[in-house]
Amino acid sequence: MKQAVSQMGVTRTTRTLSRINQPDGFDCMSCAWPDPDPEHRHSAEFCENGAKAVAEEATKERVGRDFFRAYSIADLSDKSEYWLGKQGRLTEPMVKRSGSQHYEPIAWEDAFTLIATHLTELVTPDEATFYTSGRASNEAAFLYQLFVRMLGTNNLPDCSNMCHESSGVALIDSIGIGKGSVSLLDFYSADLIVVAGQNPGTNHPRMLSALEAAKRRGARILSINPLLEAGTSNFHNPQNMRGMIGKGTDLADLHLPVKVNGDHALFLGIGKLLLEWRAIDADFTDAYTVGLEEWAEHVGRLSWSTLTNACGLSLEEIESAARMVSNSRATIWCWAMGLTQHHNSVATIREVVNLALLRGDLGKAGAGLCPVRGHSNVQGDRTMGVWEKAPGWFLDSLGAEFSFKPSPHHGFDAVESIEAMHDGRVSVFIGLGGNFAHAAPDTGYTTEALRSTKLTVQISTKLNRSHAVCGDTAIILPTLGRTELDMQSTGPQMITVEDSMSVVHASRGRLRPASDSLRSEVAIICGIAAATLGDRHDVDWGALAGDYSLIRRHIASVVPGFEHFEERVLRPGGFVLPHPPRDSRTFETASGRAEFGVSQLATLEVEPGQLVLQTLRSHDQFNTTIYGLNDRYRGIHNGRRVLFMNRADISNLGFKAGDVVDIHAAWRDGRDRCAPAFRLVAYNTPRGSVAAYYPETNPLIPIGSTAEHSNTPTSKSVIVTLSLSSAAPIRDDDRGPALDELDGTGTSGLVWPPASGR
Ligand SMILES: Nc1nc2c(c(=O)[nH]1)N[C@H]1C(S)=C(S)[C@@H](COP(=O)(O)OP(=O)(O)OC[C@H]3O[C@@H](n4cnc5c(=O)[nH]c(N)nc54)[C@H](O)[C@@H]3O)O[C@H]1N2
Ligand SMILES: Nc1nc2c(c(=O)[nH]1)N[C@H]1C(S)=C(S)[C@@H](COP(=O)(O)OP(=O)(O)OC[C@H]3O[C@@H](n4cnc5c(=O)[nH]c(N)nc54)[C@H](O)[C@@H]3O)O[C@H]1N2
Ligand SMILES: [Mo]
Repeated sequence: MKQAVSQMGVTRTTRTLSRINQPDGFDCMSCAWPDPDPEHRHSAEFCENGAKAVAEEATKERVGRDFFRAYSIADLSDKSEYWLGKQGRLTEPMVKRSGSQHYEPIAWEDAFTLIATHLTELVTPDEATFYTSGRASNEAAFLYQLFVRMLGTNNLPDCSNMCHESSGVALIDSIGIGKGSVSLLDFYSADLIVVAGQNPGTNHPRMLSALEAAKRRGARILSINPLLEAGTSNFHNPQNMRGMIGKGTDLADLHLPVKVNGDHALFLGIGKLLLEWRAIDADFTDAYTVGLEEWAEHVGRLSWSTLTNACGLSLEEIESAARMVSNSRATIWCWAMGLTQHHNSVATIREVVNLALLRGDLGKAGAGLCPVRGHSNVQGDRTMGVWEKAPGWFLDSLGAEFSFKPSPHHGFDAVESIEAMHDGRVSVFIGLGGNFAHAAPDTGYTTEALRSTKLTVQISTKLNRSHAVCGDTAIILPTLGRTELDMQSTGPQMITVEDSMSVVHASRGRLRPASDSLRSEVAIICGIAAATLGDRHDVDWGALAGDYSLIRRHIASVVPGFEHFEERVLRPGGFVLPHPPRDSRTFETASGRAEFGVSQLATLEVEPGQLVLQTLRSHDQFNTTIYGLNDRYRGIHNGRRVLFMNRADISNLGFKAGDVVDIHAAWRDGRDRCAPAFRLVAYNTPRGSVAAYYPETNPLIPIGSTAEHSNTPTSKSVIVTLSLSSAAPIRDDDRGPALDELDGTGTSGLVWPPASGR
């Protein structure tokens, strides 16, 4: 409430918060966790971080033409992401012309013409790339990829490429569909819930309510994470009296402090024990799977010393976890970025699937695979065809609906787009939402890549780094957010989204838009498409922008599962998309069965003096949007440039807690990658594994360091060294950071920068 009222005022706060995630309200943009059935919804069906996300969008602050007159591109580049975000909502289209250092206003139609001119002058449409962040609605995403494919390219990178791509690849290869198989109801009948590489207390807080309910019913919870995250321990549910005044619930029955990137070995170890104990659902494996023997042979050959060294856990710890799995009749396997952003992520997730197959945890109540998605519509955007590697059947179906022939060649993903901009193969970047410059890896390299383009276009609600790191010509197109009324020629429009559990539902904003000059994402895409494609195709872009139900009619004929879309999405709570493994134990894989996968164990090679850095989110941010400078669950206040490190590692390397260090990446291409001025915080993390916040650490993630098969940047396993810093303190805001030290036992009250002589 404190954050919301300070940004929106009292009236706007009550009107807005009461509509979050209600059947006639708007979908919270803070994460993709599903909503309960309409009858079981709370009147406050949102969390602290949802309220912050809403306040960030519905803020009363504004960025107008005077602001851009006052601040040059260079001035904006010097500001922190926190400062940029606090300036408020963008209000009118702006252009930075070639040679100029300032943005100036431009009329909407002129902006569309300028974009069209750049796009039509390209030698081939493959010289442009079209990014999507996972907040875009189904309607906007569908039209965006339609426009891009009509233009003639499949260059559709999206935030998934940096997020759950490894999950998608692993799931498609093993069970034939790249989506999770559980519904919210399964949480209420599971025996065991595994939470691996995820911090739900901060990133999916409403998941804790499901975990708490499961726990009260007798389910057990296994947490696998280098850090013991708040939320899984000592959870106080803020939505009931028991939680407000009572004793907190220790959600996790067992916490395994795995080494960063040690999960593959851990899951192999659990598998090895389950095989030894014959704790196998043989009816399931016989009827529905292939490859069990090969996998069992592979697992049998692995030695315990290899496995325990690789995961940093004892055999006893692995046994306790395996015992929980073998005692469970139905297990839900949840994971997020802690598993997806490593070199061997696809192998690790295949190993999770192997365990689920071994136990028959698919297509049965209370069990299943649950990759917990990030952005609120990231899954829907993929379903709508935002995919650089869209399958042939999708392209054929789209081509048939709109009478054209989409290019069959795969386009560029996020990392490939950066490389192609860097070496001049791509000269136009268009971003539908997001903050590509700062979300992408290797900030130095990505900055060079974006700055070498002829044109960058950002369709955004708020100012961010990507407006300052721009092409020779740069355009900002300000758009409506989820909370706002979307009025078009035929009346107010709703949009639709798909949550992490394949439920599609409607979202309607009610607030008066931040400025009268804003346009909806759909209207902006239609404007660009009409100006660029002219009458090359028989699509009435103006009509689609005026009535979104026409878009949904096209979606219904192109995308399977969306039959009678309009009618079904209007039911309170929406409808669930088909999922063959969940619905009927049908597996659309090469073999027609669910496939066990054998992956060699590949451990990181870390030399003495080197550490493995994972980059993660604080409690006060949404990706690159920084709400505030605190991470109260981890005891950090007034600053973000901290490095969490094991106390023994700190002294072994000759440092002391509170020292300010520069972090250097060790990567084979020899490029100098450094993130300066981080303060060491002694913290309960395994030896050799350190952690710091994203995006401040993105300069350290080498562009060439990506996961096998999914090409996801390895944001959770960066090999680094440290040196004492001589850099001037870097300020997160105008006050300058000061923070408390936390070592798992309490705060010592150190301030940063330290007073001289300390
Ligand atoms: N409030 C808020 N909500 C959000 C977001 C946000 O920024 N703020 N972002 C949204 C998005 S896009 C996403 S993708 C999700 C992200 O949700 P999470 O995946 O929970 O996000 P991270 O902060 O990256 O946390 C990763 C977790 O994995 C652990 N971890 C790191 N390395 C390893 C490892 O090698 N093994 C294991 N087992 N664990 C590891 C970390 O300690 C941390 O607890 O949240 C979404 N929701
Ligand atoms: N080092 C490191 N890097 C990472 C990660 C990590 O864990 N570590 N995580 C990765 C992950 S999981 C993800 S998903 C990506 C996130 O990458 P992105 O999705 O690109 O980044 P966001 O910070 O979510 O984007 C925020 C911006 O979106 C715009 N925006 C907000 N709402 C709307 C809207 O309704 N419409 C439009 N058009 N624009 C809007 C605002 O201008 C805001 O500044 O980052 C990835 N990068
Ligand atoms: Mo994400």
